[in-house]
Amino acid sequence: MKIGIVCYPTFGGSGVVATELGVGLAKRGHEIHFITYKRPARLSHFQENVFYHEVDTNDYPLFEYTPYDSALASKLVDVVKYENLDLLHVHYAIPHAMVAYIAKKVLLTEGRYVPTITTLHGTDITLVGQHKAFRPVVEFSINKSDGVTAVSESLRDQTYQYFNVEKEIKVLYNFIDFNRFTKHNKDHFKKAIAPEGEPILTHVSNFRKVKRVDDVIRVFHEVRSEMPAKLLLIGDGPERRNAESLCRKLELCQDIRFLGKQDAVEELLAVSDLLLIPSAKESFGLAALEAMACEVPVISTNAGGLPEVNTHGKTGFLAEVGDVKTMARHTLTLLRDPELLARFRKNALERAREFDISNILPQYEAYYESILKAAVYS
Ligand code: GMT
Repeated sequence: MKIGIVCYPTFGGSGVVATELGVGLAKRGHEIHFITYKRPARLSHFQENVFYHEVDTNDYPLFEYTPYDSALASKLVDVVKYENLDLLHVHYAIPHAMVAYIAKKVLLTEGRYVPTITTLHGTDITLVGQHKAFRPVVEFSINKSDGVTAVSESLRDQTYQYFNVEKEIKVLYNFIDFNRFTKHNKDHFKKAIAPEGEPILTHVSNFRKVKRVDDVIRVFHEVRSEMPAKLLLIGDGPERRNAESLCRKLELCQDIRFLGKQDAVEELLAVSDLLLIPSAKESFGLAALEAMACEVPVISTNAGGLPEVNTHGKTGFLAEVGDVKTMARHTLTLLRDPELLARFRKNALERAREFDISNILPQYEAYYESILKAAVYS
């Protein structure tokens, strides 16, 4: 198949999933065309069957805001026509579902039909999509997609709950590539980070409010008052400054490292004992899956799709959003019992294997086939 993929080309989960999906499909012989404003972060080197089309925006002085949606729609029309694409798969509903619909309508005026698939990733439904500035268009454009997928059952159910969606939503989980995410021996890193053999707790996110990074630090504070430990904070975003202030206030700076955005997250997961995800909302929790693939159990909230990934009492523990005390207690339970931690590490890996890319990619292919077969020329 010839597939156009639209996504945010950043480190965000939806962009990562879209890029790895495209690269995985290309390895299976499909021709993949990424159409974005910047080369996707995880598309770093030449790949057979992968093409990249940059959206050119014309920054005319009249525009206070660049009309990216129109530029993207025009680019989609162009790429579908000239690369002869079979379908468009857009990731994150805002604004991509609406833009794909416009491109489809423009192409129809020329007698060319292209089916569109929208993958819902999380905040496009649970947070941003709820805002009245976007809501009517999100609802309309989901209903106008030929196919709709969600990355967890929880996200599918929330979409039905919050929006008037008539379409059937197919759940296709996030996935993991074990060629990359696997436990490497990085003992030299471990020695540098925790010279006395202290346990290492890790948090990976985009440091937005919804990730509750303050709770990570408060959990660490509780743990640190009971035993020596180190905390790695990976990623960057709007809440970083507050997080730094809290570290200073709680006098934890000597045990916490802010590492910023990292390309080789797997190398840091390789030296981690536990991952902390206290998110207020999380449609799936790709960071949890990446950790579990590297044999790192997860202490998380029970928000959204997290319970579909992290099994309470097996691959980690779940707690209510904001329940710092319980998350700290669970962390200490595992850190104080090396045998239990080893068992949880094994369970985490086993669970992660169920989301192996080689299991999920064929599900996408089958879904594409079904949409192509059922597509209605309108
Ligand atoms: O976590 C974010 O805010 C980024 C966001 C995105 O769309 O880029 O991530 C969402 O999509 C990921 C991939 O499907 C999911 O694993 C994350 O759970 C989800 N984040 C939220 O729902 C907050």
